Amino acid sequence: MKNDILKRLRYSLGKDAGAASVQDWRMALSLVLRDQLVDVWLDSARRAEVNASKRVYYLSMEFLIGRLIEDMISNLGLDAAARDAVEALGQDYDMIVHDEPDAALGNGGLGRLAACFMDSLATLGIPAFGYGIRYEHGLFEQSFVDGAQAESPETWLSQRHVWEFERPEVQHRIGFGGHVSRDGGRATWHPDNMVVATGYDTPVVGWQGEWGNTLRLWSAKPVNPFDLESFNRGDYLAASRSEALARTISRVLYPDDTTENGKELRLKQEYFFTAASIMDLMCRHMEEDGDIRALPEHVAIQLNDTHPAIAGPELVRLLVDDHGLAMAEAITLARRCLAYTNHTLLPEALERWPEGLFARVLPRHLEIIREIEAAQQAEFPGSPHILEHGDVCMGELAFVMAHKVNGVSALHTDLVKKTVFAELHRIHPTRIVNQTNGITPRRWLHGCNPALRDLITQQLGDTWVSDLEQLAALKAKRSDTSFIQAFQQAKRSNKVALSNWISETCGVALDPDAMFDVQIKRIHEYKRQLMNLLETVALWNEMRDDPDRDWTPRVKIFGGKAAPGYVLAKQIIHLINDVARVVNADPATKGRLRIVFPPNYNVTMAERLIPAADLSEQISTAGKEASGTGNMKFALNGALTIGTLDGANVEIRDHVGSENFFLFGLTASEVVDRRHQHGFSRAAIEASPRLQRVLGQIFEGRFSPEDPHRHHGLIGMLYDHDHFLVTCDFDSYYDTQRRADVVFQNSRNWASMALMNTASMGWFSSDRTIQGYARDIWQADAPRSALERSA
Ligand code: GL2
Repeated sequence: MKNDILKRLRYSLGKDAGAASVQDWRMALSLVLRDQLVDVWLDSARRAEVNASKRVYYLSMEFLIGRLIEDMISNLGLDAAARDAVEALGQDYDMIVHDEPDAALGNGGLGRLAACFMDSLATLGIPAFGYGIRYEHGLFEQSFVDGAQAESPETWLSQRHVWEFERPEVQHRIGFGGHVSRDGGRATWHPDNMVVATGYDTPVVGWQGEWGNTLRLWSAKPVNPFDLESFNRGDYLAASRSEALARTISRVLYPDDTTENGKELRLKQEYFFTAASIMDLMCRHMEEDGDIRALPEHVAIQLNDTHPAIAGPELVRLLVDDHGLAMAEAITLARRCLAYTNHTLLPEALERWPEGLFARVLPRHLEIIREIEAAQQAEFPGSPHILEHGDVCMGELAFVMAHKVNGVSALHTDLVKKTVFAELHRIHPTRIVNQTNGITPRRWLHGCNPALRDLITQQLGDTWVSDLEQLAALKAKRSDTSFIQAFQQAKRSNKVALSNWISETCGVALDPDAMFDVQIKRIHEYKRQLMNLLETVALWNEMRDDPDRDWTPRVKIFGGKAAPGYVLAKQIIHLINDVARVVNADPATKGRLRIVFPPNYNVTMAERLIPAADLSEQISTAGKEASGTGNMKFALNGALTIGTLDGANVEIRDHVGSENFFLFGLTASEVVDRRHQHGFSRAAIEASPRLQRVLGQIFEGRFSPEDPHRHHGLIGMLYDHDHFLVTCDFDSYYDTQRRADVVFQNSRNWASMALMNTASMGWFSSDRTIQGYARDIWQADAPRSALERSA
């Protein structure tokens, strides 16, 4: 390996060892690893083709993959070999591995889920492609300027992305705009604008390198590189206009999470990657099989949210306009291929596009949508409309064109049936199914937590990594003193490592024996970072009032970005930073309470924070968080959860046991009832002197003396428009936090509760989730059978 690295350094990067930077070493090592992936990857593709396996196509606007190097190393089982080789070359292994940019091609949970699914599909040996967009700029970089969020462009592609293979030969022309002509019965779309989608393939090889799938991301290029005529005239701007326009489509990731963003460019992005993907899989099918009517036997297309919902009309368009099928047959055939995952009930996140915009950008698709709507209404009169109030409703479209629709936790699926799709569920009672989310144990335990991984492997061997339910055997160790001590030791070493990092990056010294209480996720009103902060201020007050009490030392850690246009979320960030500044400077709570908010939360930061957490904050307003997946990562890594009965929290609590979970707050149905009570938030505030005091302090500018009015908007919102019931759940949350304080004082008991969490989380492996999709939705090859059949 050492020689291979030197060879790659020299012949692929043109550097010799004396002149190589950390980045050069990292690229050389990555290229050597990539070489090792290629054989299994190509072999898997060949086997899928020879066996005519059904392939899964996972269409997602987002793949939040983060860094890949450690995944590649550990999935190939090369941990020791890679380290030895790098060290023998006199280089710092950890520095090299940490040099890789974090590929932030997603916003949050939805994008990270797609990345976890890719890992599980490969581990299970299910032939699959992930299809998405190769954004030039991923999610913006966050910094704090005087406590306020500032955004700057992310530039992961400023260096070569070593894992990918550019496929200049894989190109599809994607049209926009224009008109539709008719010849006899046959329609032809004449777009007036074209871009080319070019594929970039990243191999995704599963655990132990037995099977490899492809993540194919599309980049938009102009049909003609530039206009020679304008160039020759000296008009250089006009000459490169078409290039600039085309490239805009894959330029940046929209930074919105769970809010709709009705921008034309967004619709173009959605159509761009969806159409390229559908054309790509159709070409593959026609080459391999040749019978268009056999498509559903070979193809399972999963739509990750409504973003690729245009897949339905696009597939119908190709079947009717290019392959000559009748409309009704085309709709039925397309539906047999398609399935749709709903990831949120928030009404503001359900995509709707104005018909006028659709007519301008995708005229033929709008015609087809009208036909789909007509067919649906003819078969089920009074069915909810896809076209409504001048909008194309993408949720209804996705539902009608899918043979299965799934929610992402038991509670969420139940609410999907009762609320957003109640009427469609009545008409199609077997279409909605549940697939509770999961996380890949390769990254979220084996990779990010070596201390705990090694302890578990000493006990169980290493087969748990691809069979996470084996962790249940650890339950027997809950009263084993020496094991509990080792478990505590692993957590403590992670906390020490995190403290060192926080002291370097934020300049705040932490006590590793304090309770590390962590809330990391997008900043959103429904996730209620604000409630966490109000509780922190209340705790600060009480510590100052009663300094002699035996307080449990706490470190409150926040991480997360606010969508740049989401004013309230940005105000919450500002308030957290303001409170942190005052509390951290207060000698009265020194060693007892610290607040840290490291900027630019991303996957890499999550990998540092999660293994070091004692308490996981999962405190969304019940009924609002579809599932959550961070909640699973914390529990797997031995944190206790403080949480509401929301999303997958419900199932986590069922698995780990109610005695090992800090539950508080209103239930989803109580939330609905409470909202109907007039003046509920004022009543809640009046009933809570503790909360009143905190709100008063913030209002008076206690934390923003330089600008005392700064947080008036937030406080006013809590009094008058507390849609997410921060005020109503506050007291119950505060009391539960104090209960956690008491439990934490008995560290042995805490550790045994934490162990019960780790030991009970096997079911939350994304391998289980993917097996569920394969069985209930895709009818794809049973896991591993692809391997076995060809073995
Ligand atoms: C989300 C949900 O908010 C989150 O609860 C869920 O875990 C993930 C994955 O299913 O999907 N929906 C959504 O639009 N985003 C999410 O994270 N961005």
